[in-house]
Amino acid sequence: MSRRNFLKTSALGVGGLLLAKCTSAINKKTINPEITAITPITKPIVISTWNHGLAANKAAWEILEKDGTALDAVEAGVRVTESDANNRSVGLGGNPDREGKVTLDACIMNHENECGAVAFIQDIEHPISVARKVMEETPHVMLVGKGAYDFAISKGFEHKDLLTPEAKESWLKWKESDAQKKPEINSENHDTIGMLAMDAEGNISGSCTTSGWAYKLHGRVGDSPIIGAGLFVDNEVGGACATGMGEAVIRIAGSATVVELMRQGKSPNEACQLAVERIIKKHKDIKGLQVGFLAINKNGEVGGYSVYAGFNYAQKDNTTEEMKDAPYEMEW
Ligand code: SD4
Repeated sequence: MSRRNFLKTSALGVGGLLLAKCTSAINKKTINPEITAITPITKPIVISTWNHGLAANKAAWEILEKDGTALDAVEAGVRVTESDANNRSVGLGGNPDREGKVTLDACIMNHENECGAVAFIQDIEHPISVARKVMEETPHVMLVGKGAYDFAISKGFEHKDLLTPEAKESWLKWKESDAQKKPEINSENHDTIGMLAMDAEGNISGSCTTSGWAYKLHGRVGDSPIIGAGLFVDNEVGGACATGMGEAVIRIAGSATVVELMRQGKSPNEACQLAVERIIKKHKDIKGLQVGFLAINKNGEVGGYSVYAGFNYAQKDNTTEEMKDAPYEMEW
């Protein structure tokens, strides 16, 4: 477990330090230039996890560039991923549980601390939009399973079988294989999308949506629909989201922890790193346990960090549209 990996990352170094000096909009009190990647960012901005984030950010950007709200942007953005049948960990085409059922988790949170979530919902293509309806049209934060499905249908969502022939075939192969005894979230199984956006007003919202851990036990719910675990936003401070092994994220209230660390003055990179280090410290066996955090603060600074190499995120703002590799603690 070496800090060298962190220091080696391309996001750091002289360029970052120079940018830090040139960036007047950044609150320098909160930044340790030795370990912080700094990009001067103008509002609006959207970031999201993994390669599919590029397409999702594009949809979010269409809203942000017209001075739309961060909330509308983070919903529209991840809906793209939910409808992508080639993505095996979100919405349509998501890997099923061990019984062959596609069960989805999602949550959304706005700049007024309002939030909504659905967990273990089936046969609904856009759980993120159901989560938003829970937030806006009920006194509750979370609905699960059949109750969430019935609520969605009552709000006009359509029933849709989300198990694609490809996902079904992989599941049938898995059932025959040794992997059945030891399910993992590894480099082939990591496509949850978490998205954070700051709009032209400077307000932050976030969304998170997934089909979760492939071939999980029927009924299992991960971190992604849990406010404070898979996602957390405090508009006075910033927002964070998580990807990877949800059980580990829940154990440390991951995204809330990242936001609280930023509240204490840590940069997004530092906050994500400290949360990852806490996960490592709290788990006796970290082997194969991948978690990545992504965060944004009120200055528009962005950062991420993961246990293992390979976590990346997409960023879109007025001057940037790119994938960035997050720093990490160790190689696989
Ligand atoms: C879960 N955190 O259900 C999700 C899975 C994930 O990237 O993020 N994969 O535990």
